[in-house]
Amino acid sequence: MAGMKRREIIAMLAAIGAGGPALAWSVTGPVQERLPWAKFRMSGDYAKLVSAVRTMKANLDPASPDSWLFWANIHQNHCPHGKDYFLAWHRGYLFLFEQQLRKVAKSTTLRLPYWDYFADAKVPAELMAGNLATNPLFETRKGEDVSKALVYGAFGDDVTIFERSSKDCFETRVEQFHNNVHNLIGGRMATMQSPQDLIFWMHHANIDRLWAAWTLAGQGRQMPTADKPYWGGQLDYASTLSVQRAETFSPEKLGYRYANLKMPAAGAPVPIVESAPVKHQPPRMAGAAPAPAPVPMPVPAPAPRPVMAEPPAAAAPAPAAPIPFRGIWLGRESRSVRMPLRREEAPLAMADHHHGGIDDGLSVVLDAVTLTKMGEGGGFFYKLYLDLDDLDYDVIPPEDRLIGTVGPFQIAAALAHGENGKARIELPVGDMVRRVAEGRDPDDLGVTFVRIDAARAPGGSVINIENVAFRGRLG
Ligand SMILES: [Cu+2]
Repeated sequence: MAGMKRREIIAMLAAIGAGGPALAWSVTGPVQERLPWAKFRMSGDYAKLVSAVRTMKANLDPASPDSWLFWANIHQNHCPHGKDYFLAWHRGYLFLFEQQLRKVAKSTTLRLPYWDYFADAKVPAELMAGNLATNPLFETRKGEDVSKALVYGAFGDDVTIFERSSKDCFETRVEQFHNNVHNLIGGRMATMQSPQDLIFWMHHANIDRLWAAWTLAGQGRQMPTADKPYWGGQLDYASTLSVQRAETFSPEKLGYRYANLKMPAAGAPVPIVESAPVKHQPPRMAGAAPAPAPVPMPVPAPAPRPVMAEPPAAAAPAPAAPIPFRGIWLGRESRSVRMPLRREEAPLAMADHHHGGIDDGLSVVLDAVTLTKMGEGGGFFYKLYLDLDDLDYDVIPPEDRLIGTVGPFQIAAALAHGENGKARIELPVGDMVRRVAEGRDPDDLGVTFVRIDAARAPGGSVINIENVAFRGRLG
């Protein structure tokens, strides 16, 4: 299927109805390169970018595409996180924003730079210099090194499927480490307003580049071909602003390319140095009398327990009456949770927002998840490990027990589309759990949350989860 011609994109953008924002871009000229930051900042467009960002930030009318807020609000209202078209939607989003930058910068050569954190995990110095008043690229952040967020699984030989319908697919794998880059930088980057931080655009240009690299890497890796229904329909950015999905099939269709299309080298994993050892927490049953003041625990075999409850760090001493079920509070320490396996054969009815098309696999469901004020600022995330009551609580679990990660960005995304201010997050666990837990008593299943911190990670309680459960069948 032939995609739209460039001309037609122009027509589409120009056809935005009265009452909508005035957007009329022209996409002309040769296919141009998006540069890595180190190269970009030496180019003539660097000063133009800084100046354009300053100009757009000075425009305080969120209804105007000339304002910085207009673009962040698009993300807040329309971004598809944890579901299909995560990559395609952001490709179109970057394209539209880039056109806007070129217009404000009055440049026909300006392209978004990308931040290759696999090559250098530190936020570029130009984005950290000065302060909010002096440097339009400055933001208040919680960390400036994302090496602890990076994993190479997405680029492994075994990840050959792109679409989310498969339990182990490229789009899901990429989104996971992408989330944790958001989480460790923190500040606005941990929220749905993350595009207010320029690093968002550079982060997503890199994600976009890695997608293009994966597509070309061969060895069985397969994108839906251009004639597939996958590319039908459109991606929405505002009521009057959309891009045809077919246009996001490749960077070249949108007028840009990347010179470096190498995937990050696997086999060079970043060492993970955890901030806190796994702390074994005594169990507490819902409705049971509160535990006495904590005493140093030896490492006993924990009794089966559905959930634990813990008041926030700042709460008053535990009352004498039985405490109501309040789920799990996650703070700075790593924690272990035993939980029941729901044995339903049929998938639970659930909102489709975060479902991601997983309907036959085993998954961990985090229910009614909320962030505290402290948690909203990011600067941390948690790795979830499968715990079969056999982990040594003084050491970090082995990587082959890793189920997934959860952090403020993911929760904020789910909350933006969730109900009652509570998010539901489902992490597919599939084959790993089946392999490791085969033949085990389902009551032995549990999850250990290991906290990963940025430089200025918050203390105290950051996340509350009302219920944690496995969904699906073990075998
Ligand atoms: Cu993002």
